[in-house]
Amino acid sequence: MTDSLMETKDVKDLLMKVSGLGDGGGDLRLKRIVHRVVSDLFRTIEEFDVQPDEFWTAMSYLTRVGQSNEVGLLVPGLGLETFLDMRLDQAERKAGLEGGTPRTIEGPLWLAGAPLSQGEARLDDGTEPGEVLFMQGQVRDVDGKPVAGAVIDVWHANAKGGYSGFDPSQSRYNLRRRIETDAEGRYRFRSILPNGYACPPDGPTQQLLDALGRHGHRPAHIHFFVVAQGFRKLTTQINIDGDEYLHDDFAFATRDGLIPEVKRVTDAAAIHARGLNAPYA
Ligand code: MBD
Ligand code: FE
Repeated sequence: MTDSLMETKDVKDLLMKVSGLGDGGGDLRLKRIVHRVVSDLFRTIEEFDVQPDEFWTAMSYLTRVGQSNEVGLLVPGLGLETFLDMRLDQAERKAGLEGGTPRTIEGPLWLAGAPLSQGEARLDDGTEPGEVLFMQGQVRDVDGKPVAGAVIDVWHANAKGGYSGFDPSQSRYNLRRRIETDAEGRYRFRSILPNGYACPPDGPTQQLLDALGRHGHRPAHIHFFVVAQGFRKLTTQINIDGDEYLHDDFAFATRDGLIPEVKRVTDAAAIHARGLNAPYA
């Protein structure tokens, strides 16, 4: 004999009414999901003897997450975005669709409409302090065949970890470009070396991380979408090797296969000779 309220007819009836599962109308899948989620909350409240003041503290926390536009930050911080990726990986393994560059999370900071160019681009607006970075590559299908006309949408932070469109000190679409691959599937770009992102120190995401004894840092990284006719879209990132948070990412996005070798070149003339010297090339 337990005194669990969850097991009582009154609570079971309440959950049926809350979710609409007892009635005919509406969306059955949604009803079942709402039933499960609310049941799990009831169960958590019971198991941890959550008090009303604690409950309302949590509700005002969620309100602040929305008000400060941090839903997209809390989600990766709680590993939810990584879990969705793990599910996609699992589904692909089951379907025999393995191979190629691994996916990892998108995060909350992509913007639509970055300038599009052919084959190459300079990403920084020329005012950004930081080490010059060149990256080049080739889009290939899983059989190794080059994909011409694929579009690489690339975005990353500046040397302070800030993203244009969110950091008001940066110009529009700074460090964001779309590049269409050439006939051999190749692309290249010049930019500046990004630094890692950190959650806003006074925001609700960092507040929860503090209470969990966690930090809110990401290692330095560069985001990519890769899109081509007839292919699934790839969402991925690369990490900059050597970063202190490389394997301690608050957003759980680092994966094997996404940490390319970084070669440091000190000859300024050789750097200049690689081209893409004009901002907004
Ligand atoms: C980022 O730059 C990011 O990529 C993620 C996943 C979360 C917060 C900031
Ligand atoms: Fe990012």
